[in-house]
Amino acid sequence: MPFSSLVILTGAGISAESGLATFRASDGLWEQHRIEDVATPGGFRRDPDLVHRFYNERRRKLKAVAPNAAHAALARLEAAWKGDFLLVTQNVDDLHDRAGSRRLIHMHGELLKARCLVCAEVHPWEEDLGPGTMCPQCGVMGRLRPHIVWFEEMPLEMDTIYEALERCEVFLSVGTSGNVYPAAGFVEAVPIRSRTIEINLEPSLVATAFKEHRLGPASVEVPRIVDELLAQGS
Ligand code: BJW
Repeated sequence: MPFSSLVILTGAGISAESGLATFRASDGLWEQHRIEDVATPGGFRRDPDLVHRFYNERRRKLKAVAPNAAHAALARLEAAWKGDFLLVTQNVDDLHDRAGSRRLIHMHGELLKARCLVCAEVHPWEEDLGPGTMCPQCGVMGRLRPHIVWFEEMPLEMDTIYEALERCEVFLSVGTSGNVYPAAGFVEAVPIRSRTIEINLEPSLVATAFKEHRLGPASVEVPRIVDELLAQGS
């Protein structure tokens, strides 16, 4: 049986059951912070200390959590899938990486990387960042920023993502609210005949663009759909 070409998009909901806050829940990250203060280039220019504190706290928290059954199921799917496969995550955590996913794009950047605004080098980064942090490459102090895609910035590896979407036969979206573009528009970029499936606790803002819906926690629904996809090859 031929295996289909598969693209999977994940959002904060897939990491919620690992203990990481989502953005738009009532106790989410945007309830405690104004987006324009911590997730825009202008916010970083105005108050780099505040932005560093926001990401330092999340970097520390990340070390205390682990991948859940949904991350593990997607890594199992990748290992067994014989067709084209691409996992695109909006998440900046490393839980897909730790679960074993490899054909993976972090389109909104990575919490465990820092980028130098002077020499543009991207460094693996596990510790706190601050105005006194020096770039290991060029030695300039205070010009490292989190390697995160903020609003008004271009998400990463968009050409590769759209190439995969154009030939995609199965598109699966997990745990994303459909508020943020371009990710929210990916379901509209796949061929009209493609199978499109949304997994979420509740319908997302773009739910009507999907042909199939599975309402429930990712830790239950993702292993279930992975078993189905591996049984069917599509
Ligand atoms: C569960 C669950 C469980 C919970 N099981 N489910 C109009 C049209 C088109 C575009 C725009 C527009 N106006 C503005 C734009 C552009 C803008 C945008 O989209 N704005 C919107 C607010 C309208 N986008 C951008 O600026 C992007 N860049 C861009 O467009 O470049 C082109 C350009 C360049 C120059 C000028 C103009 C355009 C960049 C977007 C960057 C997003 N960055 C963030 C923060 C940084 C990362 C970080 O700090 O972590 O990325 S925002 C934040 O939202 C984060 C997330 O990746 C992203 C998506 O959130 P997500 O994952 O969907 O989380 P939630 O909390 O919203 O939803 C969680 C879901 O899970 C919920 O549905 C729950 O139900 C569910 N759930 N538990 C299953 N157990």
